Amino acid sequence: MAIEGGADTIQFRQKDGSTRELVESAQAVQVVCAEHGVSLVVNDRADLALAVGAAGAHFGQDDLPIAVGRRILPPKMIIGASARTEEKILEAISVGADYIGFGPIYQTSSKPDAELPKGLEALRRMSEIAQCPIIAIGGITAETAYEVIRSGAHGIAVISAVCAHADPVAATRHLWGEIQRAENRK
Ligand code: TZP
Ligand code: MG
Repeated sequence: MAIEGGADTIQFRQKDGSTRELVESAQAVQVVCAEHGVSLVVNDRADLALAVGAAGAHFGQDDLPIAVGRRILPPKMIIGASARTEEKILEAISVGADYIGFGPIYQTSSKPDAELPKGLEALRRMSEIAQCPIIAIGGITAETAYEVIRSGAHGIAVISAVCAHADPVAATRHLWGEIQRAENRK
């Protein structure tokens, strides 16, 4: 439904289950993404990303180091890094991260161990120092997507704004509309 609403990248994000189960569900998601020409990025796991031929892999500060991911993954694979400080952002970029996931921007209930909200000012600062796209995440809704993009984010990543919405297709369309409205004023 997110793809139907216009999402151009899907992250496979599943924390529980055996490796066998994860490969099977990631594969099923990859099939849907491939059918629609949408990129799949696998969270946390380089092996899963490789196994299903994903476009990218995303690593947090406790996951595979970005430098190791860069070494063992195919050169064309997109590698994303979660980084929350200027130092960590610059470090991730220096070892080969293609984009930075930055957040939470606002309060979120989708990630139990999320830090306190970073806010738009921090997003603006990080967007200025990073020489790669910043994808903002955390509590972003159609009401705030505009200001998030205007604060320098290249894109947004959401869970609840789409997945907990009664109409995920319309919710994604609404988010896209807000992103485009903000882009048009950049
Ligand atoms: N990382 C930082 S906040 C977050 C992740 C994975 C959760 C985002 O979910 P939501 O529902 O869009 O706030
Ligand atoms: Mg992780």
